[in-house]
Amino acid sequence: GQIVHLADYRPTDFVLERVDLTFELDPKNTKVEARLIFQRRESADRHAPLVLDGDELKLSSLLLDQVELPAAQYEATPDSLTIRDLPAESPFEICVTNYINPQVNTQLMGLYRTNGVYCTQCEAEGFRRITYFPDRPDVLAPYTVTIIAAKEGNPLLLSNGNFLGGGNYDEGRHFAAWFDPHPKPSYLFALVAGDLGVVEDTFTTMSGREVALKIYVEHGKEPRAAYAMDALKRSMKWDEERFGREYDLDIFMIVAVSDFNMGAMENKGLNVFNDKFVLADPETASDADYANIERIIAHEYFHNWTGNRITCRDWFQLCLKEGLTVYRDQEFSSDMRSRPVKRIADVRHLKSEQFPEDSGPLAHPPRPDTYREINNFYTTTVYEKGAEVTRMIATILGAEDFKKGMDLYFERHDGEAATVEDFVRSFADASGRDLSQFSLWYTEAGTPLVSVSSAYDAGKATFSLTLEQTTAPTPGQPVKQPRHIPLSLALILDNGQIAEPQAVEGGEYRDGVLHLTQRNQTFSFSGISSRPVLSINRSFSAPINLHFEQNAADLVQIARHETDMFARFQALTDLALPVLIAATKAVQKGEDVRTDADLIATLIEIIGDDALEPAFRAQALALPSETDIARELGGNTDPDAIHKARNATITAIATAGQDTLRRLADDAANGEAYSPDAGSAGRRSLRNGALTFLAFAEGTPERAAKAYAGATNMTDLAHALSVLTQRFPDSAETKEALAAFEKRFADNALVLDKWFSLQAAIPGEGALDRIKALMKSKHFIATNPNRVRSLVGTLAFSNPTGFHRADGAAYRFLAEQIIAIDKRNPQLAARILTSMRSWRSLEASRADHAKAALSTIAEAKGLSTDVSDIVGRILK
Ligand code: BAL
Ligand code: ZN
Repeated sequence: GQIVHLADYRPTDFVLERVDLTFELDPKNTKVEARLIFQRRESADRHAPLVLDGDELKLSSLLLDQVELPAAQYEATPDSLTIRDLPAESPFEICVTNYINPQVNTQLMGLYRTNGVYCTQCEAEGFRRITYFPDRPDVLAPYTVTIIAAKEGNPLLLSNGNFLGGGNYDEGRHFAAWFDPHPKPSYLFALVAGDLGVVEDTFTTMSGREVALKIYVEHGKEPRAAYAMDALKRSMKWDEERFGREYDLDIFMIVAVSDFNMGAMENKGLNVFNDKFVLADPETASDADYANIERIIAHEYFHNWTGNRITCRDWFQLCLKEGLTVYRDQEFSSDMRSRPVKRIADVRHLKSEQFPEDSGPLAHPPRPDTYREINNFYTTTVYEKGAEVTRMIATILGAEDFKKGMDLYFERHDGEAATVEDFVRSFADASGRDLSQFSLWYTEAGTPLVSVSSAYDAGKATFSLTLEQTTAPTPGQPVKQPRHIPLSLALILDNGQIAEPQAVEGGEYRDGVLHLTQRNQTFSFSGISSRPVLSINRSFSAPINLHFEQNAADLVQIARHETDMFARFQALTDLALPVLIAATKAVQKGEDVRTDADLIATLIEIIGDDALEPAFRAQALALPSETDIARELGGNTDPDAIHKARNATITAIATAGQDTLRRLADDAANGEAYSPDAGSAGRRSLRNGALTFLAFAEGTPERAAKAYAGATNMTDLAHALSVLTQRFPDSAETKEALAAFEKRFADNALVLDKWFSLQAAIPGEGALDRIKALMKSKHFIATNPNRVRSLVGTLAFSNPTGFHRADGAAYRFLAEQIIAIDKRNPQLAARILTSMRSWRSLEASRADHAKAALSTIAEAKGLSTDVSDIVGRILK
């Protein structure tokens, strides 16, 4: 793979006016005929050849305006087709015929087979594995698609757009034709054929059009698609109400498949989903599964406007559609569920995934300017940081101007392939605000560190706040410029009221938001009658690290009384992290772990406070994770010490808070019939959090075993099993529960994934042998991405002590696995390999082992561009 540069972007020489595809499906030998109408762009060179992309293709025939082209006029290789001497002025038709083999397509890019179903995945560059094509997102055209296939096994023949018609074709075969009037790039193409069950419904849009809704799943699984359908209808309604966006075809289809690299894909009118994010019922799906289904159904649907109607000019602009659409799905979930709890969960996720990416060798801006393999840029930075950047625009502009900016963006760019600059310009023009400095968030990588100091002058009734921002260098960006950082803040007075300053000097402060724009800046707030407690970066208004030596009493006050629930959660975290760090250091020195009394008292008070939302209390109870502690330590990480220290801290808190925890474990949500709504899920999460803590205080598996036996839904069942496996892996109760679980769910792939990942997450150096044994289990399927992620992915991403074994054996195992997986599925291999991105922050001997394992990968023969790009950057 060559390095691609944003600076090299230029439009195509030819405009694609229409696409007409005919597929004759066959598992091993599918015929693809593509009729493409092109016209040379006026500005293009009269002699420029037409160059089409391919990937592992073999040309079968090539016609120009229905006449076979002489061999001298073109050149076909597996990855390109170049045609010369094409008309200078008039439109012309190219007809390409080629044959592909879906059966052997294990990359799951292009046209492939999954459980007997034909299915496609084209983003980012999969369409070129189907036929020669200008496979880039700025080439938009309407598509007509005809699918011909054996009737047997393929009653369903689906593609994008509206159904035109179908019928018998020839002996044993039938056909269906689809027309998508909305010009789209090839990455949004989809085809599905096979024999599936369907759940049907309708949605009436705001202008009164009836849209047919269909969700296709394997026969027998239809009842498990009911929640997805409900989420779809709510998404459609919400996008009309909140963003004024109406659906634009007669039909919207979702197909659930079991082999899929990503979560889901927003193909126009025909979304294809990893079935993990469609199928749910109380017996087999957890509350987290339901929430993910709701979120991802919404996300893919929202792409219809942010991604499909307005798409990306080039792949550097990926965050234009992904960051914005994640922002939209976060807002949707916030409206459907609890806004503060959603914010807390999103920020936890951002800090545990994106912050490490942003501070390591894979750091890149949300809008990068080079790539070697675009598949490797479907990252948490493009998605989640992209969403944070969108959120900051909303914070800076305020709700009204943000809405005006969104409306202007839709109005200006509908039907276009746009850029991040177009997006930002819409907000600048709608609001009159200069967003040029703000745009650095898109082009610079790294998480800014904002250091805060404050002083209160009682005589002058003035509070002054000095802020300094720095961003560490990231690969390719040694020097960083100061950014525009919107910091929501409150000055909380003795009486709990939020101070209204008479005046603020030193920079912009409006509606509770301080605009930090310089490297060093001092703001002075006058008319502050008593020393205030500063609550800063409320709601996590900016994705930054904050350095502020705030005293424990102030943190306790925020944790107890802030009206911003995120700030309360953050204050608790700020109380807990130093305690956990001190505990880690104590473990390393062989000393006793001491747990701070303020932390214990505040935490127990909060989790026992029935006036607070249970889901919030559950978030408070779930202390910073081992990964959070490692990040806070910032280097020389010893995962075993962190694990021991965190467990000792939990034991101390749980022992002190036993009465409260028992009340929570016994009371909340008991006897409640299962419903996936946020309120019920929150009650379960608090009860289950209490169960986890009590296992530490009590030190025996009895309570968890009893919870397992009495569980009436997957949330409680899987949680009880996770307490058993995490805390008492060798107990008879755990072995019994695991065996019962396996037996009960032996024919449910998604639940078996849970069974695998629960075991792969068991801490300690025994993890590796356990995982090797599980890979020999009859249930292990190496070709199924979900299964591989549940075992190898869980070890690498979610089992710090198991993965970072001091002897490096798990790194060597990962290297072998990556090399093996890469041969089948490079995208999957590259994704799992990113688990090694923080290897340099490990203590020296582990880092040596990690480096050696990475070098083995780097030296392996025949690596994909995906893996070679990641390993190269990680080692650099
Ligand atoms: N476009 C890839 C899947 C998603 O982000 O929706
Ligand atoms: Zn997306």
